Amino acid sequence: MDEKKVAVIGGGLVGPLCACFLARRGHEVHLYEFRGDIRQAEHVRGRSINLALSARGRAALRQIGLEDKIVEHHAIPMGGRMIHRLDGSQYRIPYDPKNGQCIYSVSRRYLNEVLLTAAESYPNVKLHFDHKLVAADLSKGAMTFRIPDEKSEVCANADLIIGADGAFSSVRRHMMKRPLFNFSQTYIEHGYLELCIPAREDGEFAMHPNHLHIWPRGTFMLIALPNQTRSWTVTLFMPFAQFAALKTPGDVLQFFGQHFPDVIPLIGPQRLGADFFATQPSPLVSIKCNPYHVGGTALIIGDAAHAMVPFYGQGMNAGFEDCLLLDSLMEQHHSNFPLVLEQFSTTRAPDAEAICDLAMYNYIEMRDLVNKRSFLLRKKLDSFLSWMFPETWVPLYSSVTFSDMPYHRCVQNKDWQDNVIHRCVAMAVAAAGVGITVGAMAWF
Ligand code: FAD
Ligand code: EGU
Repeated sequence: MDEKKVAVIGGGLVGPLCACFLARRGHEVHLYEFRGDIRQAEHVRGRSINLALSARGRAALRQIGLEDKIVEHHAIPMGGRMIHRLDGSQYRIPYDPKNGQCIYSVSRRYLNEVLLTAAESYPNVKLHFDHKLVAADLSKGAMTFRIPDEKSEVCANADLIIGADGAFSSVRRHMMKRPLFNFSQTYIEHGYLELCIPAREDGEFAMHPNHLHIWPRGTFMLIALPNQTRSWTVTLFMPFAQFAALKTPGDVLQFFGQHFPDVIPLIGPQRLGADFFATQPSPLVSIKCNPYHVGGTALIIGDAAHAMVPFYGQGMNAGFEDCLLLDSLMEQHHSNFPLVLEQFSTTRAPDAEAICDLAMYNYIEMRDLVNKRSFLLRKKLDSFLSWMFPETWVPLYSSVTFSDMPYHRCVQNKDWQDNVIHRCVAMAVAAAGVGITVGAMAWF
């Protein structure tokens, strides 16, 4: 095999994993990350402290031998959702009543560190921290980086540039200047803010562990994922306008008292009032684009290619799955970059669009539908059918979360199910109609 020089931009979650896959193929890999080495940092500010890892992400980690290390020792299994009602009562809906499969809560920082260390362990990978990509000629493989402290610039070249530089990707920005590149982004009206439920005094979890806790409240929602330290990271999703209306710790306490009364003693009123204003709510963006490549010299993967709203817990999982697809195409086409990249774009785009749409649809569903009668009836029918026919009737979240079925096929499956449910309801209505008619005729 003739080894090529590959530059991976972004040392977040997807970049280091992709570097491992490329290094295994013998390429000379340079990974460039804008921030410093997170493994040396004391405090890291930024997005979501923990994430839900499921089948697709695990499959990718398995290939590079990291699945067991992460899942067995550094992840908390979540076997179901725990729904909190307004009156404080809770009920559990298991994810997989039949086989008991779980999803896993993992620390973003830990995952990031393990992946960086895994990438660094290959002799043919070199990590370059404090390197911010500021200019690139994607068709030539030419890059310019800025070194923040030294205020200097560094140039580099590669046969292939892989942009794994997140939702605000610089690599993608350079693709946008090219003809025939499609791009769209949508900010939703909700922002998110993270809070913390500390461990109890006796060091135990303050809520039932091994669950994803949810407080659905119409236009806003609280979600909690467990941490290794037995604390919980609680994320409030709410329209920015409503965030703006809460101006003082008193406002926040009143708001929680009204909508999430059981959470106040868990966080502590003092801490709730203080933590709420310690950070600004962050925006959520959904990004679609296409194609993902430039000739045989540049490709975007992960959030750079398909940022999504978090309402399916799939962003990272989808990015990890990108690495698996890329690796299998490299194998299939003997690292013929132009062919591999072209195939990657055509194969991945329908699936990335499907999961972006599903996540957005779920956002709308949670916001508008959760309290609608007809919707709840259909949900009930859906879970009844999956209980009756577990092999044939796989619910949507289950094919997304616990299978490796291409995302666009999960959607096709769902469309088919909706059709069946529609017919069931129509038939029930018709049968009821016949029943009423017959009854009325008998009565007259
Ligand atoms: P990132 O993790 O954003 O990494 C990009 C990296 O590139 C960063 O380190 C950045 O510093 C670097 N970079 C950026 N620009 C440059 C540049 N010019 N030069 C050099 N480096 C650069 N996903 C799940 O699967 N499950 C979940 O439960 C889940 N929950 C989420 C909850 C929230 C609130 C949010 C916002 C997201 C959630 N996600 C979840 C999605 C997940 O966070 C992302 O999909 C994932 O982080 C994408 O990884 P990435 O490597 O593509 O991008
Ligand atoms: C949102 C924010 C529950 C982590 C969708 C479920 C999420 C996560 C759900 C966040 C929900 C919503 C699913 C998983 C997961 C559920 C899922 C959402 C992890 C349909 C850290 N979602 N998330 N669906 O089924 O398939 O439990 O921030 F509240 S994991 Cl919005 Cl499975």
